[in-house]
Amino acid sequence: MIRIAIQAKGRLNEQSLELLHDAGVAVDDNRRKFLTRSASFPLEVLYLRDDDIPQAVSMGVADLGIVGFNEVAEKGFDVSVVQQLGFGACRISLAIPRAETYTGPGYFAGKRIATSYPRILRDFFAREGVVADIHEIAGSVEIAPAVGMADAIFDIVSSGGTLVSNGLVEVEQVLQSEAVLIATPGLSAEKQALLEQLMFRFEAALESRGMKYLLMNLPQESVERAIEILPAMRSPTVMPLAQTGWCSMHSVVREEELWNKIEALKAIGAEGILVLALEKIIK
Ligand code: PRT
Ligand code: ZN
Repeated sequence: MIRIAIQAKGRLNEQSLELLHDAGVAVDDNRRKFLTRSASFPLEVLYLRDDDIPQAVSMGVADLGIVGFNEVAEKGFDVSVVQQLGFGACRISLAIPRAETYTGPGYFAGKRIATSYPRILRDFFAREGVVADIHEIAGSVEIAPAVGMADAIFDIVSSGGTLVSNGLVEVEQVLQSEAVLIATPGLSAEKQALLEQLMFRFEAALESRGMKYLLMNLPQESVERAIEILPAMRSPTVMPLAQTGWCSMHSVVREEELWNKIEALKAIGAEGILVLALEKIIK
């Protein structure tokens, strides 16, 4: 049995449950319980606030956790980051009022900066040799300059929309973050084996996201050019058709490239193109 802590509610909750689901770990999402047991894998899910996940994992209250790398870096607890999970992408940046002129990190010397991430900011300023006044505040950091509580902010940015609507501009991206799988250092052999099994399944589930399976009929003479258009995992599957001079080709394509690839394939004679959803890629 292994226990994983995930965010109880918030931005990472749904995608954490979806990843577990895609990895064949059925979890009943009953928010009133704080601990649930999977029916299909020897795993328990502990629902916590994201801020508490690094500590819970470092103490071994949970063996594993899914949390933003920003929280791991800020809290500084002893946990191992074992896998990047490809969702919850954001960055933690310094932002200043739009009317100001930015001159580099020295701009912040002697300024008041509001943030919920004092540790990461302190490390950044130490590296840059800047002495500034860091004000730790819990919520709504982005309004601090407008209400006169700070000269600048250090906060999570994703689309940048929040900064724009508060008259701020991003001037330094200090930390890139995404959701990560963390583990208690020194898991028992039994738990380590379960962790490896989970990581293998997560990887297969993540690999297949945004991918499509493509089948088509192709004149034999176009195979070389089609292979250039479709660099597949090892190489595309090519099978002869009953009609001489023609073959059937299968491959895997990123969804965002799909239409460009289809147009290129049609131009070299591809016909009867089928696009299928891809369930899993097992390497
Ligand atoms: O209740 P709990 O403590 O568990 O949740 P929380 O409110 O502390 O965290 P939550 O759910 O807001 O975020 C969880 C994690 O999602 C964060 O720790 C990040 O790793 C990740 N993440 C990804 C984000 C964002 N994108 C994000 N855009 N977390 C917060 N934001 C906020 C940001 O603080 C700012 O107010 O969204 C605003 C900026 O967004 P843009 O798109 O306008 O730039
Ligand atoms: Zn939080």
